[in-house]
Amino acid sequence: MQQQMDDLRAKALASLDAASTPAALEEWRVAYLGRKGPMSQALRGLSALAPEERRAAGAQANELKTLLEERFAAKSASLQDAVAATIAQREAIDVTLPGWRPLAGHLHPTTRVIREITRAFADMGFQTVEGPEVEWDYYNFEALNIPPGHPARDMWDTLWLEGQRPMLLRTHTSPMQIRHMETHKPPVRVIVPGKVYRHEATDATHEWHFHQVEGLAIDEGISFADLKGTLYEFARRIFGVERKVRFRCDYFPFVEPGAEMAIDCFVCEGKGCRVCGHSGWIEIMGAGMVHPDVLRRVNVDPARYTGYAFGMGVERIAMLKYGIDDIRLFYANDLRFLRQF
Ligand code: FA5
Repeated sequence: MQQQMDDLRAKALASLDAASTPAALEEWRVAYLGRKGPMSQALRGLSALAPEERRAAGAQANELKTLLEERFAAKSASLQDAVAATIAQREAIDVTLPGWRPLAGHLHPTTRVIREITRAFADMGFQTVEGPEVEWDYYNFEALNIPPGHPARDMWDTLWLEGQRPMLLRTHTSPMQIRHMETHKPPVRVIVPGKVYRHEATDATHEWHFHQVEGLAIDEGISFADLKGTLYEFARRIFGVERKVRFRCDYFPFVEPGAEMAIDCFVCEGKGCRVCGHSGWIEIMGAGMVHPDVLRRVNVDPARYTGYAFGMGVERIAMLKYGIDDIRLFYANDLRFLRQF
């Protein structure tokens, strides 16, 4: 029995030494300490021995079993340590490496300029309101003195929507003059930023969709001088005092008299180039005194109230402010362009 235990001990310890993975170790445990293993068999065989022999052999077998269990536990712990060390090495984090810079969003140049414009007018007492981009013919044209068949409709190449009543994508923010006056009595002082659409070919200063900011002021005793004063102040705040401003007569059916405001070209300093169409000036808005018929249509008495309106192109203003020489860059989604703002 003694010899048998010694052999088993030598064999088991040698094979435990050789087990170098958790799987091999588990195999060893099943082979030597499992229910069908030699240890269990030896212990079961004790019953066949004579009582005095059984005591000694039992002590030896239990001693060996305890030894094997201890060695197994020690090997298992050291293998686990080794596995943990390998994982730690493989997944080690170098805390001295520079981190990832988080991607911070920022505002589109159009949004920045709209905010700057609304802030400038807010300081002059204007409230900001917004209106729908899908509009009825009535608000976009008819209520603004442009009935069906009126030649002035050609001033705005329109994107029409199919439907029983004529609907369109608004060609300008002027419909909000009517919508606002329908629900607000004078005194009125509002500006309306928003997107507009036109069915037109694009070039360096023309997009088929762009933004406008409409302005409307109605009160007793408002004159053209108030309009000019307000727009000069606006130009001074947005472009600085050194920029030149020009007003010229223009025609819009919903104002009388009508005007166009232009700023001297930032590219050629007024000499004439591709961007300004060789005129030296870039038109930024249409304006004028609100037509009496428009006031009457929204039940405002033109004998008592007068007012002015203007509508400016936001991208044109952004071009002048930031020196951008092609309006098509705004919506081309080129990050090299957008990241500059
Ligand atoms: C109008 O849209 C009138 N509603 C403006 C107005 C309002 C006049 C109130 C009187 C009273 P116009 O079509 O000229 O006018 O456009 C106004 C401005 O929008 C232009 O001065 C220009 O700055 C800008 N704009 C016009 N067409 C385009 C375009 N295709 N791309 C970019 N900007 C444009």
